[in-house]
Amino acid sequence: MRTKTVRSTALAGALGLALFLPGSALAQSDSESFRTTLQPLNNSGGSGQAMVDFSGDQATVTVSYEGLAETFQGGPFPHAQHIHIAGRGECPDPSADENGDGVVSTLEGQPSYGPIGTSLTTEGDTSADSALAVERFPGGPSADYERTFTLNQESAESVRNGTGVIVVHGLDPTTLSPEAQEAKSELDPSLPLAATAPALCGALSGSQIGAMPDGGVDTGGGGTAGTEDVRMFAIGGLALAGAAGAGVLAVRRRGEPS
Ligand SMILES: [Cu+2]
Repeated sequence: MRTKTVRSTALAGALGLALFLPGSALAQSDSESFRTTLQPLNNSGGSGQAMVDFSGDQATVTVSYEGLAETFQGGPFPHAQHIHIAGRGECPDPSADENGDGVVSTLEGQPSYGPIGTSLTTEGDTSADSALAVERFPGGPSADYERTFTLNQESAESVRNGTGVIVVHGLDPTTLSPEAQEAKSELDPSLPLAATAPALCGALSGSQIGAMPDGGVDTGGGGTAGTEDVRMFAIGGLALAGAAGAGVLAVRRRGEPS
């Protein structure tokens, strides 16, 4: 009898809690967020930030940067940008320059950040097939990119397990050694090395929001007793949610550093 009473109280509490939660807090229960600060590679002089927010099977990717090469062959300099995956989840240091031309090329950096998993295009295909679809990438010295799309499974797994790396490509050729200025891109020999070499890099790391943040729920009641009640109701709510609750826990586990 006593058990039943407690359960029904928890149920009422969970329902009440749901009503009290603002919309954003409810949405966070199945969302995950990963972000990084973009650091310059190859002395590009640029800087920026990037973010990957999952909501259900959709991912919203934002990339903002400034200070990159401005023009290329008379037009805005196209800056290809990708989520590189399944490498060491790192950005290369200058020692990755194997041929000693002073530039860490896209392939020389690959042991650190891995191959391309997703092309962060402005429209259309986002697979590795669009790696150099220069007309569908942001161009010019700065950009604020945002796109929501279904991230392919390999990329989503890499982002969640800590091996997702955002790389923005394209160097001002005049900053390179004469040798490197003459070199062709190993990705597309019709392009100069400078066009495809990495300019910004950042390894994504997660801030999981599967659980209720400490003291993050405003019940309007105030006081310690009220907070404890909310936590008890939250536990009841998780238990009642059954499969859904297990889902939340699974999401949190995936995101924890291993
Ligand atoms: Cu790339």
